[in-house]
Amino acid sequence: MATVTSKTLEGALGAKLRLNFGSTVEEATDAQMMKACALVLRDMMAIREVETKQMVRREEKRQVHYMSLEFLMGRSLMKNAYNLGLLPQLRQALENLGFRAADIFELEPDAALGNGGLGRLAACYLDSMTTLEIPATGYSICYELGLFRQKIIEGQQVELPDNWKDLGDAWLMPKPQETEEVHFGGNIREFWADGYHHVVHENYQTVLAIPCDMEIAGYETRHTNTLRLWDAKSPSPVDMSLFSQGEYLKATEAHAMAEVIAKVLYPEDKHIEGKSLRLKQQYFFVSATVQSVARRHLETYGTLKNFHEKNVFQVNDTHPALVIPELMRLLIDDAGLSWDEAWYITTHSVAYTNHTVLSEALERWPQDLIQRNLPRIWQVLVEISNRWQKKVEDFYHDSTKTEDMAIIWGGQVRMANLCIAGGMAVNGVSGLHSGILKKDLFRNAYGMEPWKFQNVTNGIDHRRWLSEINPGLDRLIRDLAGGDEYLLHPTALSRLDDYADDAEVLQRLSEIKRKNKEAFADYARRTQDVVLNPDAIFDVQVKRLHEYKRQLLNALHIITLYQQLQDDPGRSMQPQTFLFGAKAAPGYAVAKRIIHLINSLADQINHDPICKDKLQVVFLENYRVSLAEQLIPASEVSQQISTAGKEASGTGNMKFMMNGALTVGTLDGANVEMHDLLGDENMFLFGLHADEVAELKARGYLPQRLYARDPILRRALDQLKTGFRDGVSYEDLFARLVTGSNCAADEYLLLADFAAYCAAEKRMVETYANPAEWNRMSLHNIARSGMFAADRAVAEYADHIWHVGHR
Ligand code: CRA
Repeated sequence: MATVTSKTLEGALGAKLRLNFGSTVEEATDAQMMKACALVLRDMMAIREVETKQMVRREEKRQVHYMSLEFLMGRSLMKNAYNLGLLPQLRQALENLGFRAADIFELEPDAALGNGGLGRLAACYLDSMTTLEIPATGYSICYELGLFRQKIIEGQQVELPDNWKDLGDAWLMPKPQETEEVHFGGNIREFWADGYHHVVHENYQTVLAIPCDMEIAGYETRHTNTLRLWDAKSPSPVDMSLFSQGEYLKATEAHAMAEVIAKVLYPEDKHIEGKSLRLKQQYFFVSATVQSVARRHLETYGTLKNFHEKNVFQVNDTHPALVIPELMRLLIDDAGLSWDEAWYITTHSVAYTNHTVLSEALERWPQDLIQRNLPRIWQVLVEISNRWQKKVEDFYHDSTKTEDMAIIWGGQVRMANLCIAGGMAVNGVSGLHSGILKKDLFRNAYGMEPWKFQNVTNGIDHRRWLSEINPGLDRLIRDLAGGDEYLLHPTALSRLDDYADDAEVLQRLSEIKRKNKEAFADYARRTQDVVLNPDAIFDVQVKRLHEYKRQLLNALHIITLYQQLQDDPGRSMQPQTFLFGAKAAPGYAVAKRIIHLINSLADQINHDPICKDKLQVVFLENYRVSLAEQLIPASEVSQQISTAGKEASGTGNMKFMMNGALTVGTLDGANVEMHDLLGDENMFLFGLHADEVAELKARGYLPQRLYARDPILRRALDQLKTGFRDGVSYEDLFARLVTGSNCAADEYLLLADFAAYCAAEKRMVETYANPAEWNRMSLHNIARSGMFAADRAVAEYADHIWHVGHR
């Protein structure tokens, strides 16, 4: 293909504006221009996608189907231009046409079709699967509303709808000709005829699944994959037969039931609600996906008997677990295979990734909900469950193990056990987490089928999370570590280690950070109306708000710093700015209280003259991918302080490390691997280890004793009761930590780790006083972060789970 210059792009953009908006370049608004850019890039990717599909079919390659209820894509314009190698040309073209490129990029809404880590991981893996030239498709729902927008009003979170499609739909290509039908409700009729057992599903309601495809460009390859987002539509505007009978409401109800399926992303990060709409979402996207994959397979091979040789479904947590009974249903009812043939194919096509050990997040569906909404799937589940239970009994002869491993038990369907039974592989997302799965959560399943259990430590798209968002650092790396080699070979970053004693390099590194801090301060002033002090340490905790992540521990430490300053207002100290960003699930009351507390604390500190140029606390509103992209390059301290054993991996931790922030953290999730690479000397580790947490809990943990014994801790905790200048008391949070309220006190051991945390923060501040030392540590962090590239993680999935080749 001829090289694309800024001139070519100018021409293409002008044509798009004319054809799609009837507008000249001069008349076009920024929004129209943003859409025109998306459409021009989409055209290029569409051509490549067709070529890729033809190649996959011709070479009969095995395909990966990455199924996830969440893909937290964020913005795509800059990313696609980057991967297509067109970012400089696009910038130039926009400027030449009289637009500000930065404004156009900023205008794009985030596609927030995910809650947090799990959804962002799926997005990073799409990039790597494509760059590694793996034939892969992502599957999810085309939610009309993504994760809510957060407003902070009087210190509290308010949720607003996220209408991302207004502009974001420019990336979507509807393919109505590939619509699938999904059936809900009704009844099953079984009969014998012609010597066969027939199963007929009747009186069901149909929902149409219409694919809206988003193209995924790889880096330095023509290979192009797709993210297929299913939109839900009713087969007819209103059911005319009912309508004519005067049953107007019934007709519109069925219509509404269909279209509500793709309305909104569930905003719970780690809590299952057990709502029937959520179950419908799960089956809707699973059934549409399985049918469409099987249809294409049949077109190519004329049989489903080799399905498992050519396809693998990776299920991102248990949300798509119904892929197992759905594939069984299709192979048996539609393709006429025997149970055993179908089971062999299914158990060689599905692989399961677990993302959490928190019991409130382990999916269990009430059986009557499945019976009512998915009667045929229910029958298949019962058969799978019975056979699995027999296998377990024959292996262990132990009724407690039978109960523990059961798929259907006590009126509930346990989705994790279903995935273990019906899958060929089970993996956790960090070494520690995968170990806990084997030793604890799934120990009996591991005892029976140890070969299924694996680990794949998470990774991030380093082209986005370093090269694209931190151009200053990207330049330094190119200068020192072999040009752009690291973009495809992230371990090339390790060459930076050679410059640990090079004063000039360390100086450059600190100048890059300083510039990024100033740029972020500028951004924060424009978008959040806060004035940040770039001379202060930027100490950052951004992630979903959850008690186990312990934002409250961070707040308690800040309260202590503030109290010390009150005791000695003249005290000279290294200025510190604490930045928080977090969304709370709308129904998670404690999380919302913690957000309120942080805002009350910020209000107090930022209004107290003794804190001026010393202490600052900022709660950033509406934390999301595009805000993270601005903030992470400017961050100096990364707070990764979860209770050990609770954070499966974390991926924010990797993004900060890669951008040279130093970690204050516990030995949890992938922090353990970070520590293996960095040693004690390059991070600020503190707190109980996972096994110590378990021991302490087993022994009987008494936070009241710590409260009584440690005056500094007691004073910080008492401040929760008193509150701050806004007059709000946080006695409820105090009770949760000290006395317990409807639960054991301090479930996440904040008090147990408090003193160690304060000490780690102190070490951090002392180190900061020695810039050469700090910059050297920062350099080592960047140098050793190559292991956390998603390319490495995806290659491990490809080699050990999917058994597909890659670049
Ligand atoms: N919240 C884990 O908690 C992990 C990501 C991606 C999570 C994180 O520690 O990094 O998954 N788990 O593996 C989850 O969503 C349902 O479980 C997360 O995003």
